Amino acid sequence: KKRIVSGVQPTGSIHLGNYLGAIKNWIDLQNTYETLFFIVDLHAITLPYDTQQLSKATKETAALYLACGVDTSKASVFVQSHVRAHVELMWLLSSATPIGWLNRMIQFKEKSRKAGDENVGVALLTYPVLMASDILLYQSDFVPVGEDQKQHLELTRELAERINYLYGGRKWKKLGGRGGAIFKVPEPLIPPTGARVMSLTDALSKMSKSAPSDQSRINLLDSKDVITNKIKRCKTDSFSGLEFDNPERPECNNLLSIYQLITGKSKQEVVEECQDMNWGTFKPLLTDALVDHLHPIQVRYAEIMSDTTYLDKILTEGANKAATIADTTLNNVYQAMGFLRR
Ligand code: AQP
Repeated sequence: KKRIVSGVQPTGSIHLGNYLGAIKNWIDLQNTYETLFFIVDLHAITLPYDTQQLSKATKETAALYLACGVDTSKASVFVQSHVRAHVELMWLLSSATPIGWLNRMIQFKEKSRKAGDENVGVALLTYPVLMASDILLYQSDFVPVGEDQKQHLELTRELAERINYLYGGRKWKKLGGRGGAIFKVPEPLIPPTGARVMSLTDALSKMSKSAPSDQSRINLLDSKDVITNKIKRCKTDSFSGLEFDNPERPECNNLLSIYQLITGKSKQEVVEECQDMNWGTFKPLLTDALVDHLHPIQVRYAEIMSDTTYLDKILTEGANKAATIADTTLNNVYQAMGFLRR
């Protein structure tokens, strides 16, 4: 089976963007691929964060994976920091990463501009090297990526090729390596269209955990009242009728897309159902669809969180399984790079 890895940062509450753009797709992928889904807690400290919240958010994120339908009889679920090889490989990779590659990263430029000099730690710059480590450790065939992660995956691919070239040549073959490849070069897996969910208060920016206003997103654990209120107050327009893909109506496109994704209907079905509606009729429809879809997830989440020994067990098993694969790769890299092994 081809292998896929993916993860979400425990930096806040998981929202509809994380769900429709990532977690929901995993549920199908786990049936076809060998999958490893982790909670990327080491990435969550690249900007100032609350130490009181990190472990709580990590557990909650793991519980949400399961509540959304990640099935641990098919997929491995674990916490990134529980598998030490991630950080170790990152150091080895960083020795071969030209600093110019990292300076070029758009996300670094944007996040560092927003954060201000005092808050820009080295980790914000080297984040993509850790991401490369997350992927290459597992010899992943595919990585599901949204638009904003494409550049980081490209860097991962270049880094894999560079390491294969620098250390995977004849020396590697003598050590028994096959075809000179230390790392498999992963391919991007572009999620189905419409997977970019935009903010409820400004449809030109993406729905995001770190946006200051909670009104801008639907969190997976929002109650019925909160969802109703957020949809009631979300930004709309004064055109008549509803339509997809009109560049002058980003809010309309976003809300229809959310409705489409959450109901599983086709675009055409949504057009036929909604084109003559006004906001007053569409908003309750969208609210009900969201509440109906999220309710069973919230029930399962509450069950999982009521017995955290179950969750701890899942995470321990997941980490053990992941570490077996990760340690094999890591040992090969140490060997190829010429380290004295114990
Ligand atoms: N708005 C979105 N629409 C579609 N997909 C999204 N993802 C995030 N936001 C949207 C996808 O969720 C996965 C996990 O993302 P992450 O935890 O690495 O966080 P992020 O991409 O940086 O976005 P967030 O959740 O808004 O966090 P902050 O505010 O901290 O930046 C990824 O697969 C991502 O594509």
